[in-house]
Amino acid sequence: MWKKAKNITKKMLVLFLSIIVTMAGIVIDSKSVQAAQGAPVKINCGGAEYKDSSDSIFYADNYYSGGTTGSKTDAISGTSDANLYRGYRYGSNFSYNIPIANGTYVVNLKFIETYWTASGKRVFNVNAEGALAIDNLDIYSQAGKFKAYDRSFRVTVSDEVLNLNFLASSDNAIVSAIAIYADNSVFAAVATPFLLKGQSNVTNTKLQWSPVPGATRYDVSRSVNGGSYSLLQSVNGTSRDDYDLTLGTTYKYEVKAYCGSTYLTAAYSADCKPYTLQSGLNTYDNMKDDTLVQPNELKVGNTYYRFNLVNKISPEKGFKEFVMQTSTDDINYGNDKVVLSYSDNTDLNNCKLECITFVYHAPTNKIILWAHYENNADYTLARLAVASATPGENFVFHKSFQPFSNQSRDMSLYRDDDGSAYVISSANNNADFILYKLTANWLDVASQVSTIHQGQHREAPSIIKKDGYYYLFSSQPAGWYPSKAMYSSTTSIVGKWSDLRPIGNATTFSAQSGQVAGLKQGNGNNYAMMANRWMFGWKDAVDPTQHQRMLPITFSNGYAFFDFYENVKYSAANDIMVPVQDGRLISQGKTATSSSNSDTANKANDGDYYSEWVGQNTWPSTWTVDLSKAYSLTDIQISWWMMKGSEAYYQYKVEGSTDGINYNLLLDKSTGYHDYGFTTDSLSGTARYIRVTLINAKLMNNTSNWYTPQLYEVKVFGN
Ligand SMILES: [Ca+2]
Ligand SMILES: [Ca+2]
Ligand SMILES: [Ca+2]
Repeated sequence: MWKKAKNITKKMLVLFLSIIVTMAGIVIDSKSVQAAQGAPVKINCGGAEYKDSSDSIFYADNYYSGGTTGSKTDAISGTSDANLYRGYRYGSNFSYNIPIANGTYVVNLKFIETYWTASGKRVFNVNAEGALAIDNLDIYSQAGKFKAYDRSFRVTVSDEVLNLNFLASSDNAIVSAIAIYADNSVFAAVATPFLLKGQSNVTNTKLQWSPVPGATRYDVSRSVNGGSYSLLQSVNGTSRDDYDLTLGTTYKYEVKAYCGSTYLTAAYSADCKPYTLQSGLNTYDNMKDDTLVQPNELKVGNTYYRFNLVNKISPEKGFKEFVMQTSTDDINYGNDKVVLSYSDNTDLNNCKLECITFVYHAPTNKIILWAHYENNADYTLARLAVASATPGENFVFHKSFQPFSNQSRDMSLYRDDDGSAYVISSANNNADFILYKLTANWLDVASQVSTIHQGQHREAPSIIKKDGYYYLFSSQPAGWYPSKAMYSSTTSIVGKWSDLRPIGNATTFSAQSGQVAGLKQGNGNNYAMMANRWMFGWKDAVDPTQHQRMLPITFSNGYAFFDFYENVKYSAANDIMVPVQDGRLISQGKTATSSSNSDTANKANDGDYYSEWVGQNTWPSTWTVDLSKAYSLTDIQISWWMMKGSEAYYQYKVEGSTDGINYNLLLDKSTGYHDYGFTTDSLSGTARYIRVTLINAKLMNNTSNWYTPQLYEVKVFGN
């Protein structure tokens, strides 16, 4: 789908300007040291080089001794990288001897059963560094035939070669892929303090952690005031709330990942200290259209500047002019003046400008405009545009151009803390991002730094820096519909970026990844994703008024996390940001059942936005959770399965019961429009059992519903 037009509001302009900071680094490019530097070493056994769905490279089969390659063309379930599993190496006794820096690693092995349809037919051991790592593996008994099955273990290498030996006791050993992660790079955990609605003390934390490849459970432990860790809970998902903490106490969390009973690795949160909320904070309401209140960063001397885009009036199309307004208090703006007009330059006569960014360049005392430039009819030009002005005066339009002859569409500007600036934009028909360094005066591109996430078709890039890491957030090419946000990170802006990692749920909580706002703009600690809701472009949208959702981000060692809260209390001036949750999460890990495939129903309340219950293809279908006792209900959030390109919203109803037999209707969304990908609804009343009935999925491009009833996650809140 071709790129959509985006109207730049004043609010968005402010966000584009809320950019941060830097450092320079080194580039490592040897496979054997990559793992020690944090980049995993991955091998596609029995196959050629393969780029997976996270933009991560598996090298062509290498470092093996013995065995034979094979491949299948059958459908492989349980993975989005079926081709990685389809090709494999097998034999009664073969090995991989992989050069790697000394250190401790988490090794993830990927398997499929390619032939047998019964247990006990193929049984083998895997030894690592001469020690038993996987004992009597029987893939069929674990996963059946043609289903992706991963196992992970931990190993220490001290002779610069990782030796893996595959030894069969029945038929042949087999392996489809090997991924080796340095122990200190595979995992991160964060604890985000949050407020329970109606309380005045911030005495709760939301723990979130990145999934460890092959992990099947996580032990969450807590330390109080520096004491030893004690276990809170073993969980299957990737999050857990901790409530009712004590003011004046310091908490720290440990999350240990296991594959079955095998310990893999651990991650630790930063210290958390509950605190009393100060009064007078702003509230950003994620349930309606709202505006993030931040000081205008475009301040020169005692004057604040802002620039309002005016487009031509229909039937004419495209850019007309920018109107400058000034203020001395950042509240009252006036002195309207046209500072750039379509008639100023032939390039401006029939164009449109998007991703419009104004920045102040102090060394030359210029306000500089960068934008994505197109003609006023389509998206075929794919250029950048640049103009500049002495503050208060008219702009000079410098040029529209393709940087180093590359297409340049969705763009954003990133200012580093060494005075340099970069533009990142979509190139090659939106398949790649290209990062450009600007000249010292920021009026042109100086060099093409790197191509990022090549072939991954990301859009809406936004770069920020936090605690020594650069983070690049991006969206799927979305059309107008909600889509999956992902991010990557690096310690060097000119170096290689990490794999793409998911964040939030699979639909950015019914929005599109947008610009990341530094709350205090340049010298603060708090950041939030300002995710865009293009509801006016959604089929059947009846309330196209909410423009952005504010999703507070917590960072740790190159990893980033956000979640959805109904509102966020904040102060940009004081760099305070605290999310507010309406009630306690009372459904996670509780017994769940469903009208079909009940054995996987617990995937929809495991605290993981990517694991899912998949029912049989019958509508309606029900999913039910037993909360174990009656609660006073406040809210229900549902992360719905959605297919890109065939997006659907669901018709559903929610019922409650105290006995599991007689149900009362709590929420009726069986008719009318509802959100795509994620819904959040208030509940009232008391219930022990909550039943969600999936009535129908309404596809945006197809009148018939081919969806299978399935749910990523249901969160019931109450007290
Ligand atoms: Ca060795
Ligand atoms: Ca393979
Ligand atoms: Ca789940």
